[in-house]
Amino acid sequence: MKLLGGTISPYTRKVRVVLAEKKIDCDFEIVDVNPVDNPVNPHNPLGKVPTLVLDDGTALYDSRVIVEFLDSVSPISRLIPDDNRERVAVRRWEALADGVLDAGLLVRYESIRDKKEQSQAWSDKQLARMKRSMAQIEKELGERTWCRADRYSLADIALACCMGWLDFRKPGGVDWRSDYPAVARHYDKMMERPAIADTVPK
Ligand SMILES: N[C@@H](CCC(=O)N[C@@H](CS)C(=O)NCC(=O)O)C(=O)O
Repeated sequence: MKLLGGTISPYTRKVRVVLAEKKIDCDFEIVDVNPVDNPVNPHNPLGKVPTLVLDDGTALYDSRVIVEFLDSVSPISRLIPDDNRERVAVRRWEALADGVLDAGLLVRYESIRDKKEQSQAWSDKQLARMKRSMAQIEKELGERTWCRADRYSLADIALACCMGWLDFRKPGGVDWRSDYPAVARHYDKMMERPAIADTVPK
């Protein structure tokens, strides 16, 4: 199995953390997805990372599909609960964290366009989306150690990957550590796990 990804890509990080937590061996190839013709295209027409290429050549994408596949191939450290309501709750956390990232990436992509082509209104809309979502995350996390059901899960991994990327890129100058103390506490706790500490974007 080979994972095509990037060391800064937060969605790739989510997959790398799941691989590590579940002790699944997988080659990791760092690819540049910036060119129109990039090395991911032959495997994934979307040309995005992460893309997981299985031994029989089947390619899986996107990160949510990949982590579901990985969680089901090994019983070690189950990260997505079997119970329907719990599974949906964990995947909702993941959707929220990934959604913050989606908006953050749009802000970043906008900021590196030619100045004349940038739209402040567009960036502001994405930043407002991020802030609303972060406030919701902070409220739902509250005093809890883990996002869902007092148990470490994919929800915690998705949240940590999101925050790690925001820390690294700071789209729109967002400073979540001071604005969202519960999220900051959660991230510090997550950094105690080697799978998280070893994959910090740099
Ligand atoms: N929803 C996708 C998002 C993947 C994604 O946007 N990856 C970025 C890197 S962080 C990418 O490949 N961007 C290339 C591009 O948009 O051209 C997932 O969860 O895998």
